[in-house]
Amino acid sequence: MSRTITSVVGGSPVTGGSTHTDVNPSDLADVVLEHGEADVAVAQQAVAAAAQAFPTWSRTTPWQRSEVLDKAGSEVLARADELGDLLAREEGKTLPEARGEVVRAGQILKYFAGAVLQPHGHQLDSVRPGVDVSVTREPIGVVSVITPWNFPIAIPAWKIAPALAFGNTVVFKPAELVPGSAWELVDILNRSGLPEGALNLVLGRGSSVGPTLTTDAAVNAVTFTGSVATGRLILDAPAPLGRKVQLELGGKNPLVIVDDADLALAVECLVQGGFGSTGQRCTASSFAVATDSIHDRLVEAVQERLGRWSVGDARTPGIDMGPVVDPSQLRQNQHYLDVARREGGEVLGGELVELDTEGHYMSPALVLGTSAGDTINREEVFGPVVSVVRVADYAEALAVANSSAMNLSAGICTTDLATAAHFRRNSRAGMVMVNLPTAGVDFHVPFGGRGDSSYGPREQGFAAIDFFTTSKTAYTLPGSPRN
Ligand code: UN1
Repeated sequence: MSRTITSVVGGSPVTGGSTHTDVNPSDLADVVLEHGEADVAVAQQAVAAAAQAFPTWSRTTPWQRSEVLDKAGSEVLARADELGDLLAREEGKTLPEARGEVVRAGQILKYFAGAVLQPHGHQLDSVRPGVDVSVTREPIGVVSVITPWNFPIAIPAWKIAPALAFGNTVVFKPAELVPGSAWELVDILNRSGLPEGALNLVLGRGSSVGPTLTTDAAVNAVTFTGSVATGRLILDAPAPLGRKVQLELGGKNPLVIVDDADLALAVECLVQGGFGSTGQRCTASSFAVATDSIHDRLVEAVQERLGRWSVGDARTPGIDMGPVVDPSQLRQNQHYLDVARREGGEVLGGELVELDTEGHYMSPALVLGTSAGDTINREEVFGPVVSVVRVADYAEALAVANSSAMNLSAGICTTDLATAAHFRRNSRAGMVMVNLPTAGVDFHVPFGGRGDSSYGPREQGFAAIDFFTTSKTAYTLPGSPRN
């Protein structure tokens, strides 16, 4: 019998209702968990519990909130092996990737434990005599946190930690495919000293519980990471006018490789950035833009590198890449390869792979010979698929890179300082990487893109306060002006 986990509302498990079976994408015979599925009523109770907890939690001191986050961060770090194993088992990224993600979640909790103790306000003189002005940051209220399956613990941590740190209460809906890591994070935070209802977990389908979490009058803010289509629905939904929305959506991230690049480094940037985490990252380096005289050498070296790239059970030590998360994502990947072929591209690899256990395996795919305007270079695949486009020179490469509609992260591989500086200044992406993959970001600095990729204030690091607080300007005349 596998374990059953449930939604958590007001600090208590929600029992009853239907259950859903979660299987391991590396081995479909392995049931990871059963989870109780929340319906609209549970979502409403979760919002009500968060609203009820808000007066208490928002009046705690920064030190009390810091202690909760710090304690939770310590537990996440201490249990990195165990939580990493669960994450790899339910999502399918490799053990080192999964463990690394858990460590990142622990660091994020610790970061916000420190951040909440930093000074955030201003006290200044008014332009009117005798009047004081203060600008303070206050929590917004109830925040709905809706997260995707590809980072089952880090993305929840980087939304929930700042939400709680700055005094908000939370209703958290993780992706259906990865309830286990989400449940553990909530359990750890609740045991670290949160009052009942400050953090509620809703394990349910977006199509059923989503509208309550995004439009209920008691919800003051919604932070969402996921597809552009769902982001659009959230933004356009009829909801109270004051509701804040933060969206982190797709990415089509160009990695420019120019003639003078260090070839070995460029290959690693492309292979790690494109195929790491099975390419299931909105920051994936899925779109290589190579100048004419390096293109063929690059393709040859990437092919050689992929010849040594192993696909296997996410928890087998030493493998390079785990399975695709589920059948529908696997179909989407294969669909994009078909479209690329129809549009005249050549596809190397990308075959379905059969191993000892039944899982959603495919080999990494390299798409050659397409042009920048083709579908494969415009739309997000979200799988182990990298397209390499040939351009004449750096100027064309920059123009192609900047034509991406989902400008999240853009990279360049070059040994020339002037080219690197030019790209950094002229890229229209939210994040720019020089001699690094487009994926893989720090937790203490802002994260986000431009164009269709992001909406609202940036996430993470010192930027997080912008979304998770609202500013108050107070004018005080302490008494009659004396002199
Ligand atoms: C990373 O590249 O380190 O969903 C993080 C995603 C992003 C996170 C990427 N929001 O893939």
